Amino acid sequence: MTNPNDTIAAIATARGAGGIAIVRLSGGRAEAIFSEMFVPATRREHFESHRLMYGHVTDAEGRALDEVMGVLMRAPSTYTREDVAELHCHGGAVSAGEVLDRALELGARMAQPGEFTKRAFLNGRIDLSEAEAVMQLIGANSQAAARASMRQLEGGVSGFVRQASDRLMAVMALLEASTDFPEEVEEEAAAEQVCADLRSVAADIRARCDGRSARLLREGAAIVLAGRPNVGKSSLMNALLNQERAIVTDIPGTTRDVLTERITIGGIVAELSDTAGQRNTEDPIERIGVDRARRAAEGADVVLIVLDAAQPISESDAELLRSADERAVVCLNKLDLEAAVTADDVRALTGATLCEVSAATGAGIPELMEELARRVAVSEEADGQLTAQRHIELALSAAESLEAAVQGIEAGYPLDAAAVDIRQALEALSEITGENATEAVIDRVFSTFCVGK
Ligand SMILES: Nc1nc2c(ncn2[C@@H]2O[C@H](COP(=O)(O)OP(=O)(O)OP(=O)(O)O)[C@@H](O)[C@H]2O)c(=O)[nH]1
Ligand SMILES: [Mg+2]
Repeated sequence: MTNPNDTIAAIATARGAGGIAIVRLSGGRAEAIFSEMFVPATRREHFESHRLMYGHVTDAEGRALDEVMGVLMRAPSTYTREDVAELHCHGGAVSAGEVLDRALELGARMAQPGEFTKRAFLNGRIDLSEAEAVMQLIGANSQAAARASMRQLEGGVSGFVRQASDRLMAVMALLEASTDFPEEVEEEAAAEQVCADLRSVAADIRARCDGRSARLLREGAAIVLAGRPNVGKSSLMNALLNQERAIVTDIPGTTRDVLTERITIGGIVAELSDTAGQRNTEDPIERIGVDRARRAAEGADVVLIVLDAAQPISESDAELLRSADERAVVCLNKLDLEAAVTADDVRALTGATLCEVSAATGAGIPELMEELARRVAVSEEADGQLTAQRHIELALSAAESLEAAVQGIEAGYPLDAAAVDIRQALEALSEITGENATEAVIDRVFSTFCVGK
């Protein structure tokens, strides 16, 4: 429980000009402070809880600071489970700032980052993974990321952790029975059962740790266009973005630097980068560009290798195709021109996915977009999929402990030695939901929040 007399206040809305700005208060003195600073248009003996009222916020002399809508929400049906008051002021920095100052003057304390949500956690309304989901939802930069956060906010992660923990507790019970009543439990059968259960829980946990999806949701995908000069990389960039973003000319070596633009593909945010055409060049500026292009391709989730269908395959094309890995999609561009290279010619050189396109006419672009959407798709597995890095690290450490327990049993160590590993796994799991998270862990989680949330 939080200190009931410590009442916090903050501006809960984003900075900058806007229609309204909300000052929020939470804590045992929220009602007293609210009653002191808010004067409803219709005089009332007693504020009804959860009722929005029109009125004014006044200063110590009774002068109006702002015209507001005010609401008092008494515990426990509130965000923090404490008494909460909100003052919906006019937007912009000034009004809300004055209203906040008034609340501080009356004894509220400026809230720390994430402190409202931290109180919701400390008061048991949400667990740690749900608190983190709130922050992820605010920071979501794509629909897929927002959906994943909502699943987590609705207890997807907590449910999975509870399930895995329950199964481990059952294994612990079996272990204890076999050590406490060795004459009643057949040791070998028990060991086999324990190993099978632990293996299954560990496999379940690993299946939920989709690090790739987590990263795509957090950071988005990187898609890089690569290819020799003049094959139409910049034209393809513009066609995918549906805007004239990159400079296109018939002069090889037009693009010098890496040019990056955001694009949403299949609900995921992706950074699409156009790069300098790859060739050996004496021009020092172009050489830097070529280097940057190589590095961009190294870190990419998808590399679009662009070929010019109207030109025979050159040695540098062939080299790029040879270096193609599972991230590559080959784009045979300039489909509208008379072909010097066919799809079959390319397939003879590489097993990579091939898209035939024309940046000039737009032919094949929708199919290329579909292929990209497939490449950056994240696992939609509904409940319990872990997408936060902190959760994945803890879950993987739990899985490792369980695998260590299995190895120990198989190496012939006594069964109760496995209990130590299982306990470690249980601890790691409960740190995900914050059940036994240390203050340091909790502080670290909430310090990434914004003020007012
Ligand atoms: N007919 C036709 N011409 C194209 C197509 N795509 C690109 N071009 C032309 O090919 C030339 C080179 O296009 P860019 O997009 O600048 O090629 P790039 O790969 O970015 O070239 P660098 O920046 O020099 O590496 C331009 O004259 C484009 O108009 C296409 O699909 N069909
Ligand atoms: Mg270019």
